[in-house]
Amino acid sequence: MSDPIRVLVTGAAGQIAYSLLYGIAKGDVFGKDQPIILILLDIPPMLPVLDGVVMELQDCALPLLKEVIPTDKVEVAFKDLDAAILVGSMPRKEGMERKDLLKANVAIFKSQGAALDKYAKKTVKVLVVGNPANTNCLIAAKSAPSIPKENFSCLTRLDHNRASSQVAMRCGVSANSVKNVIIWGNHSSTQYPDVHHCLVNVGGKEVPAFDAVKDDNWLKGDFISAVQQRGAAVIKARKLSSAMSAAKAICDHMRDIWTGTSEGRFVSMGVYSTGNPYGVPDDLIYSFPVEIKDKSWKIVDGLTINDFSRAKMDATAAELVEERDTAISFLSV
Ligand SMILES: NC(=O)c1ccc[n+]([C@@H]2O[C@H](COP(=O)([O-])OP(=O)(O)OC[C@H]3O[C@@H](n4cnc5c(N)ncnc54)[C@H](O)[C@@H]3O)[C@@H](O)[C@H]2O)c1
Ligand SMILES: *[C@@H]1O[C@H](CO)[C@@H](O)[C@H](O)[C@H]1NC(C)=O
Ligand SMILES: CC(=O)N[C@H]1CO[C@H](CO)[C@@H](O)[C@@H]1O
Repeated sequence: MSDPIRVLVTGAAGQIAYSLLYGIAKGDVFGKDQPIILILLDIPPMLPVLDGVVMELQDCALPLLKEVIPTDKVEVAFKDLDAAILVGSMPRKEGMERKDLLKANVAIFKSQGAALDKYAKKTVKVLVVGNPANTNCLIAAKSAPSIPKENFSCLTRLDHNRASSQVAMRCGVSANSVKNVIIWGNHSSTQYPDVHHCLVNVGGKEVPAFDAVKDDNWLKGDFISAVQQRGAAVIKARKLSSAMSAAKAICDHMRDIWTGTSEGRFVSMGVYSTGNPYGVPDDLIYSFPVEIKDKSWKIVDGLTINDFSRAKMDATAAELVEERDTAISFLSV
């Protein structure tokens, strides 16, 4: 067995973490032979709840889990990290302006970025989940200048999994028979779920999604809005936001960073754009199709983009540019 790795989950007393921690602690993410020290950060009023989560993790009697450290202090939480999953953020409260919400989140991710810079390993892999995930991730990366920007990513895998599953259900195949859907842009209702490069395995043969689904109107209309609005639909039904599926997507995302994507398959991740092949503005965390090998991701190159896709990719980029500029104006104050 190798030495334990140190993995931080923030927002650890919350509902996503409640599903996520078990997956990590039993080896779904970093491998079945990788011992883990789990560090759980939340805010001071949540410490009693966190104690309950620690008790349950102990009661799971998991062989890979070497230690659990609950804390409300960043200097404890970010020390010597190998991986950081930043789930906690400021939620929208009744009557709160969008700007004030963004300002509160900039403050959180600025201080957590600075803590990564100061205390974590320089090779730390950082995944931002707390919304607005793309911009929070950008702020954290900018606040940690000694850690490569490539080591920061934000979660759009839930949207990716939702899109794959919609296509799979429509074709009557299992979810793993669908590959290479793409989520472009922001994790919001302007995201663009793109199936122009998606393949569906139908009876052992891989065919383009448009041929497998045989309903272009659905793929260009209701499919896109269903994926864009899925989070809202879950909230309406459950009276709570997606948690089990978000936790599963976080596991998928981090596992792919750790162990790589399989040959011919790509996944969607919000990553730092700089000189990307698709003309997306630089200096954004934007969701792209990526392949991962040796713990490094690469944006999939050479995909053809038609006018329909172009317009949607540009719209979601414009939203992120605006949000970035507002967020950066808060950084200096
Ligand atoms: N990117 C995605 O695909 C995706 C999907 C689902 C949810 N989300 C987002 O994930 C976040 C968490 O969702 P949830 O359902 O677990 O929420 P939740 O409210 O159940 O839990 C959030 C936890 O974060 C904690 N927290 C707040 N500020 C913190 C800070 N500064 N440091 C540490 N902890 C802090 C809270 O105390 C709370 O325990 C939300 O922002 C949600 O919008 C993102
Ligand atoms: C981008 O997506 C996030 C997450 O859903 C959302 O909170 C934010 O408002 C979006 N940005 C803009 C500018 O709409
Ligand atoms: C995922 C990723 O890009 N990881 C990189 C993090 O930074 C180290 C250097 O500190 C690189 O070697 C990794 O490839």
